[in-house]
Parts: sequence; C-alpha cells; structure tokens
Amino acid sequence: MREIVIGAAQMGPIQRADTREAVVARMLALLDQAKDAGCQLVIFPELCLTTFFPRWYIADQAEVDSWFETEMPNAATQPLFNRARAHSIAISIGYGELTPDGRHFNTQILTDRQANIIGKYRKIHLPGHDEYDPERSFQHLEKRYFAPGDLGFPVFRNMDAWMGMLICNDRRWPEAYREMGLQGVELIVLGYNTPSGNSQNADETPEMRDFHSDLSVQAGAYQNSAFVVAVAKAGNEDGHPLNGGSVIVSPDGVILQKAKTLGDELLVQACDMDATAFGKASVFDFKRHRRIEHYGRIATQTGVIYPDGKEG
Ligand code: CDT
Repeated sequence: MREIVIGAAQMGPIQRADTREAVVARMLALLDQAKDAGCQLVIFPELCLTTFFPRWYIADQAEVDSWFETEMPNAATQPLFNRARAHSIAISIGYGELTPDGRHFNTQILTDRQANIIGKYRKIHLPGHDEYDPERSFQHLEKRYFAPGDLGFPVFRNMDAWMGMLICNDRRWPEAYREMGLQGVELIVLGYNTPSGNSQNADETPEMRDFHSDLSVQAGAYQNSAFVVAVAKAGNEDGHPLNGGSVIVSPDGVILQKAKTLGDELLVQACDMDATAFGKASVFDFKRHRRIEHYGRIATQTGVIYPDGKEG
C-alpha cells in the first residue's frame, strides 16, 4: 500500500485588482485546512496567483510582464512554501513564468514535502488566439502571452510514486496523458481556468463544458491507469464566469470527489498508488498491447489529411 492523502484546493475567483499577497493568504487557509484533514499533497489551480489575465488584451509589454513571476519562490509566495514545509505537505501550483532570458510560459511546479521544487511543467497545448479577435464574445489570448512549453511531459519520483503534471487545455489531449503513461505515471495533477461559456458558440452551456472536462479527465485516468486530480479556479472574475467542478479521479476513471461550489473548496481523498498496478498489468499493459507500427501519424502529422490527399 502506497497511500497519499491528496487535497485538491479549488480556488474561487481572483479579481484583477487582487494582490498576490491576498491570494496567498487564501492559499494558506486552504493549506491549514488540508493539514487538519491529513493531506500530504495539495494541488492548486493553473495561474493560481492572479486573475486569468489572458482574457484581457494588453498592449503594453511591461504590463503583461507584471502578471508573471521572475522567480519561485518569491517574496509573495515564500509564506506558502514556509507553511507547506511546516505542515510537511507537498504542493503543486500554477503561475506565469518569465525566465531570465525573457521567455514566457504557463507553468506548474511540484514540490516534495520539504517544499523543495522537484518538478516543473510548461503548458504545451495553448488554446485561443494571438491577436485581438472582435468576433469573440471574450478574448482568450494564451497564444499571445505564452510560448508553448519546451520541457515535454516529464514524470517525477515524489513520495514513493511517479507523478506528472498537465495544465488546463492539455487535459483534452490524449497524447499528453499517454506521453506520461509511457513513463509509468501513477498520479497526474492539473489545474485549469475554464470559461463557463464558449466565446465562439453562445449555445454551449456550463453543464456541457463541465461534461467535457470530466469526460477528458476520466478517459485520461482510465486509459493510463493513473489517478488524475483536476483543480479549477472557479467563479466570477470581473464579470467573466469560470467553471468549477474540480475532481479526483481513480485509475478506473471513476470520480471519487467532485467540488460542489464555485469558491475556495478543498477536496480530500486517500489514494493508494498501488491501485494503479492492475490496469497497467492488464488491459493497459502497453508493452503487450500497443501497436506502434500503426501510430505513425500521431507524431508526424498535426492537422487532418483525408485519404484523397485533401487537407482538412
Ligand atoms: N486555460 C485554458 O486552457 N482554458 C481552456 C479554454 C479553452 S477555450 C479557448 C480549456 O481548455 O479549458
């Protein structure tokens, strides 16, 4: 038995005017709650220190840069690392990363229980667009503000388990899970900011968005026989609603816990990493069953090419 008590720390809205210090105070309260609940690992959402700024078109690069962190930990987040160490809780947090050589990434990190950063992931599947789009009901400018991640899909040894990270839109791509599945991943943690509506389709309901989130996460967990913990930033940010629906999913693809609110809310679940073994040795024993001689297109072609040669 390799049990890890996991906390999924869903966060309610962060307004554009909120300071990082105010946000970290909320995260400390969630960490204290997690300590009382016996958690050993707590996952916070994508871009959890700020509002979801890619919804705003910002022309001034200095203003863009103000939404990013140039080091981690830094003055604002040091209290979080200190509290995590004091509680002996490993954490995973998402933030905008500005590197010393001026590159911008949508990043998630993972610590051990002593608050040492032992893993980093930079979001690979960036949704949205890179120029102001007047046709959309709201903007989603991730392709403008971030470069695609350059670290692949690494898996890290932490707390006697193999752990990996995804970020938001990545959860909709089976290739992302499989890259980690092929490294034996047992726990995938991810944060998200999912607008409650589709900026290009007014008919798409929040319930449908929630369904698609669960569908993707449950499939990723089942098809790789891994736990998946998906954590939202939720609620109304300056008039822009985000879905909640954070989940902890078993290696069978079953939802074990699901958030009920759109606010700061902690889900707690004891997860035995040994429960990933059966699926990995049977229906998803990759070595016995995968047929890579037929998977060539997946790594060589992005868009659709029909059998008659026309491109989709
Ligand atoms: N943050 C993020 O990746 N959100 C996307 C919205 C997709 S619509 C442009 C998501 O997949 O939830």
